[in-house]
Amino acid sequence: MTTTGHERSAIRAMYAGPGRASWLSTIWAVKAGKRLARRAATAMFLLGTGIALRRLRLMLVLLALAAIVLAGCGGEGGNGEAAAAAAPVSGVSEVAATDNQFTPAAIQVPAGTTVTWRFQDRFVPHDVKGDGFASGEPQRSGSFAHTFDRPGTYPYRCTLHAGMDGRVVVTVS
Ligand SMILES: [Cu+2]
Repeated sequence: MTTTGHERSAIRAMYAGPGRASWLSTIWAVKAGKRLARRAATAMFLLGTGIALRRLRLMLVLLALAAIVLAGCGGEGGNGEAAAAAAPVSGVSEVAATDNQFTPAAIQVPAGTTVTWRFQDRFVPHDVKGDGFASGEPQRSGSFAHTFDRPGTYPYRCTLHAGMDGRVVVTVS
């Protein structure tokens, strides 16, 4: 049986006396300590990320629940419908999509007006879809504009949220 270089140096270290052995074990302890500290830091970081993600997920769940509750409160002839059925606000050409509703839900503008919807529900995307106009992909921010050239009543809605609807009444200019 032959001994490898490693084994030989290990044996030498064993017989080198207490001085050398404790010096080696000190180095080993420092190295192990550093390794442990590094591993602990990584674990803390991962734990932190996990908590942040869990918190974000919880927030999304709460928002979704709030949306469901709001939609539930709406029910028949509730929130959304009532808002959309309300007398249209005139002198306004901007509509905000916030808190899962369009504000104002109903506006009245003269023909030729460009109406701009602003998406302001940072966590919840919305869109605008009516007969002849659509914003496309749901958005969390940014805006969508459409020019209404012909008089008439244009109902629209957000395709993602039941009861999130509005109306543009276009009068003869
Ligand atoms: Cu929506």
